[in-house]
Amino acid sequence: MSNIAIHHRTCNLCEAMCGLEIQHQNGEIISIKGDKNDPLSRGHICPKAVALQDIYQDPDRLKTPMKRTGDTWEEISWEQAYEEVYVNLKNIQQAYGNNAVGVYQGNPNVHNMGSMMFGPTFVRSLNTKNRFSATSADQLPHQVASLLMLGHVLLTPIPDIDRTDFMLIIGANPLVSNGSMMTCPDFAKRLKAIQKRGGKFIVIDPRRTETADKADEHIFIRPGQDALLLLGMIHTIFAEKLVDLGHLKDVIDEVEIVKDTVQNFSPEKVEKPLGITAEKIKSLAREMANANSAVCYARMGASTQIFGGICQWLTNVLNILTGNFDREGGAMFTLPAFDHVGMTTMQGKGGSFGRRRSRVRNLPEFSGEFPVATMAEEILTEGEGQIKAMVTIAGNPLLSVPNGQQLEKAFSGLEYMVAIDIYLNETTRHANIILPPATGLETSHYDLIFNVLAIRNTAKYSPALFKIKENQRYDWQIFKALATKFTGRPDDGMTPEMMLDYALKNGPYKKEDVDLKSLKANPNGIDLGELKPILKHRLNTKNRHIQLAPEIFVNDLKRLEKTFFQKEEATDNDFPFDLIGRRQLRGNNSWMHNVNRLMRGRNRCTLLLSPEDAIDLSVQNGQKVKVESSVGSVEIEVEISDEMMPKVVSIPHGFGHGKKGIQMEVAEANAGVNINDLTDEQLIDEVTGNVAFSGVKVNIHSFPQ
Ligand SMILES: Nc1nc2c(c(=O)[nH]1)N[C@H]1C(S)=C(S)[C@@H](COP(=O)(O)OP(=O)(O)OC[C@H]3O[C@@H](n4cnc5c(=O)[nH]c(N)nc54)[C@H](O)[C@@H]3O)O[C@H]1N2
Ligand SMILES: Nc1nc2c(c(=O)[nH]1)N[C@H]1C(S)=C(S)[C@@H](COP(=O)(O)OP(=O)(O)OC[C@H]3O[C@@H](n4cnc5c(=O)[nH]c(N)nc54)[C@H](O)[C@@H]3O)O[C@H]1N2
Ligand code: SF4
Ligand SMILES: [Mo]
Repeated sequence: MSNIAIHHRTCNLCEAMCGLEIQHQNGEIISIKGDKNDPLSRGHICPKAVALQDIYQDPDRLKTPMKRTGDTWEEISWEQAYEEVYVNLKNIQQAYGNNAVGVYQGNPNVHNMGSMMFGPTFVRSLNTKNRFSATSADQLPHQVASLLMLGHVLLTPIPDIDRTDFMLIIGANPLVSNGSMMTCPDFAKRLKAIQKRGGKFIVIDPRRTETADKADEHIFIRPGQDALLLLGMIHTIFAEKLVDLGHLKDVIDEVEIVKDTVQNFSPEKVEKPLGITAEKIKSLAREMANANSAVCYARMGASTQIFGGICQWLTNVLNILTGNFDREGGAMFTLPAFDHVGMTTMQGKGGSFGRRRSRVRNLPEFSGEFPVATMAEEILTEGEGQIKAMVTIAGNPLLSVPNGQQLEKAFSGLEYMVAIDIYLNETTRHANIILPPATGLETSHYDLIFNVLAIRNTAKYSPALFKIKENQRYDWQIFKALATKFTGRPDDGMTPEMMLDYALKNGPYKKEDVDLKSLKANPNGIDLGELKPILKHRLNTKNRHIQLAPEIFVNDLKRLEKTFFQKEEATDNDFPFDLIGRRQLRGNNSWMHNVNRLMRGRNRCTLLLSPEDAIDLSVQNGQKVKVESSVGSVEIEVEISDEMMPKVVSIPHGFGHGKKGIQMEVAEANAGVNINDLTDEQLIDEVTGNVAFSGVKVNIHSFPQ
């Protein structure tokens, strides 16, 4: 019997980067608690952290490569698996061209140090243009706005929540999601602190969410209309001479273009389609401009909609024009120890947009990827360049990408498929071979991406808690082994730790303060201080100025005018409801629904509906209804809630489990339905190509009782 030991690490399940303190003994976990000495998270955790133990022990988790023949799966050796993957993908590329192999990279890739470092090595070795990822079902508009305005896809403005006096939150529910494009453990406490120091926060959302409930004010908005609100606010900033460019005034170009552009969008003009009064729009603008410091934070709900690009552009514009960019209490920029933005800027790799267009729908490339909304079409549409084989890496597109039925058809018809994933699930069941990596507590970690997005500069290294077994491999080992086969070049022997140490030593902090050795000596993490104004040194546009009016966004306002000012006033009688999503604390996108500890209790995959709509439809709580969109339908239980804006309904995403042949066992009561059987792959933000999950038109039919 050994003594109880304590292990410190960063939770890598979501973006919050919480510090964990794990007590363990003889290979068993005794407890998982928040690490009070973590300089960023200060003890905060959520219920998912404890599930790291369940994932570690989960008997359904795969550890050995699996090969499918028909409906049967057998375990095979790593060597055989690598060879079969290589031979089959290579044959397809030789027969149809390199682009016949498509790649989809899912969300956990960005939460994994080894994948961030060596995933690109493998993907590049496939030499295909048909690359997709969850980016274009998520934060693509933020990244396009950053690229075009600031010159780098990851030069991301981060709300300085700990010092701001006024925060306008649009389309985010951080009290449940724990924050996004803004690494901020313990959002609740930090929001409350704004109020305690005399400031306020306001939430704009079609649902009175957990976050809206705690806000000083919650304003309902119909899905997809946020751009009108932002335009009205910016109009007010100019009309009332509230523009204050602050210390950046010498490096901001195109202010006059924005001024001219917003002339068409006075609060009086936008109030009608928007349904928020002109007076309210003006007072929001004044509050932002007059607060000591203020920040507008627009996230998921403002990105995954048909005007996602315009929303993220205008959010930056609003923060810039009110003098809150790169300033304490406003939207600031990080200086992480592993300085991804700094390194890639030096290499001239700030990212790209629109260098080429996709084959079927002519959608723009972004940093080497095409929008995921076109992935199924690229598989299903015959002709030169058609995708015949797919590689999915830590992703579950069959549940997370719009038009689930179309994806089902596309993936069923592939000639070959490889999945690098820890479960046999809705997506990986289509694979011929699954390569399962070690995960979670078995891996070492340093957060490459979320330190770029964090509200404070800190650095922390987590060693692996548990050793992997002889037959297990890490993600990065799988990538390297496959890349070696495809390129024919021998393994260079680099490990994630070697790359990390090198990058830290060549980063912006003193070598002896932050390298792998010093991180190992400080297991709770090292505090590198609050964010400081640094944008002038980071700007990577051609003239190193902020470009306030990127042409593609300005031009896209024509589409907006057409949508809101030129259409008939009639409502859509066939599909009178707007569908939105809803994240839940006890789940992680499409996975972790098999963790009983999290999923106990009631069915969480329900249709939220306002009391008014329930009366109109004569439906009651718990009743099953059929929800129908132009692409599909689902049957789901109703949950009546005055949180919902009338004529807007909500279904959580990531459900729809329980398909045949799936090993990831989700209790029947938690299987739920797939919201993406309703969302439409044709409904996108046309300028960036991002998916529009919000505002899908649906109808609801009740069954006779
Ligand atoms: N309707 C609707 N759809 C949505 C959203 C929405 O709000 N509404 N949200 C969108 C967003 S923001 C996102 S990010 C996407 C997510 O979309 P995806 O990334 O496609 O889906 P996830 O559910 O995150 O899938 C994660 C997969 O990674 C596997 N996995 C977990 N850990 C590891 C690991 O360490 N290594 C490997 N190799 N695999 C691992 C899991 O088993 C799972 O199969 O969904 C999008 N889809
Ligand atoms: N527990 C848990 N945490 C997670 C995840 C998870 O699945 N579970 N997923 C992680 C991932 S991948 C991400 S990207 C982040 C996302 O984190 P957030 O950006 O906070 O995303 P959501 O919680 O989906 O909140 C989006 C909000 O937008 C609202 N909304 C929908 N449409 C509109 C609209 O048109 N306009 C406006 N103004 N609001 C709208 C919705 O009602 C919802 O409240 O969460 C991460 N954290
Ligand atoms: S909030 Fe996110 S990072 Fe923090 S414990 Fe929960 S899942 Fe982990
Ligand atoms: Mo996401």
